[in-house]
Amino acid sequence: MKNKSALITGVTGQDGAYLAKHLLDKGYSVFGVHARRSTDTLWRLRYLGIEDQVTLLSSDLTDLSSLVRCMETSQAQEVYNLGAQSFVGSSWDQPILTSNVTGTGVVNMLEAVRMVNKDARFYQASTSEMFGLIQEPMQSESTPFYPRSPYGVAKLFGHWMTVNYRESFGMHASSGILFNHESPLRGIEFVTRKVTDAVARIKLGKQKELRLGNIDAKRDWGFAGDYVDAMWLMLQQDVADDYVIATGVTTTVRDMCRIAFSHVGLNYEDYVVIDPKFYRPAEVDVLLGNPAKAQKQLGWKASTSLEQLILMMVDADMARVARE
Ligand code: NAP
Ligand code: G4F
Repeated sequence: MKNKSALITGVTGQDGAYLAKHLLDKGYSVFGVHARRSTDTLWRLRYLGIEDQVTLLSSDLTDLSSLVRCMETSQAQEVYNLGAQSFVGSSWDQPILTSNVTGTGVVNMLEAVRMVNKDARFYQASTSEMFGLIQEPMQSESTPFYPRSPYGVAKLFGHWMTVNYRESFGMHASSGILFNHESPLRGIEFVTRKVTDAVARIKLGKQKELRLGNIDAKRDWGFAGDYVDAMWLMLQQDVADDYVIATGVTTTVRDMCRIAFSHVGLNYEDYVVIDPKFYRPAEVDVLLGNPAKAQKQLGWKASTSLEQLILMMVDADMARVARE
């Protein structure tokens, strides 16, 4: 029997790389949208040893015709739309680019699917940032949204477009409302990886302090390797739907720092300096997800604790910084 074929936008990102590995391990042919850059964006695929197993197609989420060609070339039965300008902080500096890529990019991808193969199953990378100024202490699929950044607003547009294409055209389009998930492949601009990289540099004598913004913010952090399985499970269901994917535990940035520094025998209070430069114009103070529906309907549950995750990231950064 012919392998199933999947197309991933954002294949060079954290989740794209883990998802590509997950699908390759299941026997899929994996195609990835590769937005060309002047810098090396393939390091994550290399890290997982799959650079040569993913077919990269030159395209961009803002370029509908190139997405149509990706659908034609890949003959994908499953499409995972993970591409985005995903850094919340930058979205105030680049609100229009964020809207075009993270918002309109979703409808471009949905249109490409509708035009080439309406029966392909579609996954949209929605986010807990859509809850923003939270309307309920624990957020589920029925919690009202209140985004707090241009990124959150753009994602909400993409989320509702996905729901709308499902309801208007009968497409198998699902939206995963994922809470923060991290790994050694996390971009260095996000707070967990900024911290674990700094811990390694400080421990190895290459950095003196770590400058952070609001360390009282709370997040529901899980491991990206666990979360890509939830994406795949959503597309294996008979009926498309939306699911919150989270651990159900929330922790402050401060406590995350405590865990990371203490793993190498240091006290975070000796190194962390608060720098208002990293405060955001509007903050999401706390996020806490209720993953009950995913557990019941998908049989999915987070299997990595925050402590295990942070130790994994610190160890990976210690090894990397030592090699530098
Ligand atoms: P990431 O590491 O920042 O990856 C983003 C990906 O999008 C990269 O491959 C990037 O390509 C690509 N991209 C950027 N602009 C593009 C464009 N114009 N056209 C095509 N591709 C473009 O993000 P991630 O953490 O893996 O997250 C994956 C998705 O899940 C994102 O949509 C994110 O918003 C969403 N999400 C993430 C989390 C989380 O905690 N990680 C939680 C909820 C939702 P380059 O490598 O070439 O820049
Ligand atoms: O790590 P962060 O930048 O992640 P944030 O803003 O929660 O967004 C991430 O998760 C979303 C899911 O909820 C995704 F949709 C999104 O794509 C991205 O993956 O910041 C986490 C918290 C914030 O409250 C921020 O203000 O950490 C706080 N923080 C404090 N100091 C900092 C810093 N964040 C960053 N990036 N850098 C700091 O120095």
